[in-house]
Amino acid sequence: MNLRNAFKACLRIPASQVTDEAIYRDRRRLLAALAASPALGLSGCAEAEPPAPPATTVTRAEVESGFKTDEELTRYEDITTYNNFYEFGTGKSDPSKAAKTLRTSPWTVAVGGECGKPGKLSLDDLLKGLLPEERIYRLRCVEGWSMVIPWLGVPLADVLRRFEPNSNANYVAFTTLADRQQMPGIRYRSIDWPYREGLRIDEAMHPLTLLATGLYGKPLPQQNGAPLRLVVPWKYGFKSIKSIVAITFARHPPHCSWNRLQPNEYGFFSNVNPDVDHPRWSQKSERRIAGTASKLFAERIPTRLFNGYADQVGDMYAGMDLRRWF
Ligand SMILES: Nc1nc2c(c(=O)[nH]1)N[C@H]1C(S)=C(S)[C@@H](COP(=O)(O)O)O[C@H]1N2
Ligand SMILES: [Mo]
Repeated sequence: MNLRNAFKACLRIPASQVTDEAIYRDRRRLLAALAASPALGLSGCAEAEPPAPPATTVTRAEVESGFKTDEELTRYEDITTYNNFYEFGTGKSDPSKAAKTLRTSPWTVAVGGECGKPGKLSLDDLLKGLLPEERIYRLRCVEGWSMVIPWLGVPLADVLRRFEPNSNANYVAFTTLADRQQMPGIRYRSIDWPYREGLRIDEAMHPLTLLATGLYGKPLPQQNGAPLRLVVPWKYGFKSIKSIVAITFARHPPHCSWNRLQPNEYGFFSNVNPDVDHPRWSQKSERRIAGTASKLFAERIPTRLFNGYADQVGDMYAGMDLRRWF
């Protein structure tokens, strides 16, 4: 970003959203940045960036308690026919019908940015030596429905460490394949393709964050994001990006598709939170699609802070105003 754009971006933050303390801190940072490197300008706009992570203190046992749940599982049939994957259409049943054209092998993933060992790897090389683990997670879509899904996958952290992220790697960006030939939905410009998502580095390294390769003990079906998709169980479903072809370590918050489309409706964090409503609907409860419940009339249950993973992930947001950083 050049200096002019950096200043323009800074001016876009409404004063009403900035606390006195934040103004003070950000001004100080801005002045320090200008003093340190006047020729380089502002290196982006520090003011608009989410708070840096605090040190966390969650124990291994606390984290592992989030790896499974006793709740009733969603049926395989429902997980694989009621989907959001706009590259294959916007209807819930479109992806299961249209995604058969997605070729998942060979598949390569480009990993780069702020790291010591960037590379473009085949899926096999990317996951070499890592055994898929089963994780039973709740998935809460921002639209107000939820499922309980037995994923197979590897902790994202185990994969990321291999590329030796450096001290500038504050964020991790993910990109989905965007191929007109294979993905009929790409011809509609609903999203600025490719679909992109991002996490703060501590969120990406959190043991709950999974790179999924399967579900119900089987390889991932195309409509669920084969051959490799992210699963971040304490965030709204749209953060769990499908069919990943690129992973980039970044210094600044990356482009996130839904956030860019409607920043007032979809925040960068998008942590599940019953107390922060979507501007157009309540997030206090959800329609749980599980067991033999019909998809449309499933029981409504209360939505939980961080989708029920507060014990595991709450520390990462300690002191953060969750209404401002929604
Ligand atoms: N590339 C891509 N990833 C995506 C989406 C999408 O449209 N495209 N939809 C998101 C949304 S809104 C949800 S709720 C989940 C749904 O995952 P599922 O279909 O496996 O349940 O995928 C997320 N990942
Ligand atoms: Mo979603």
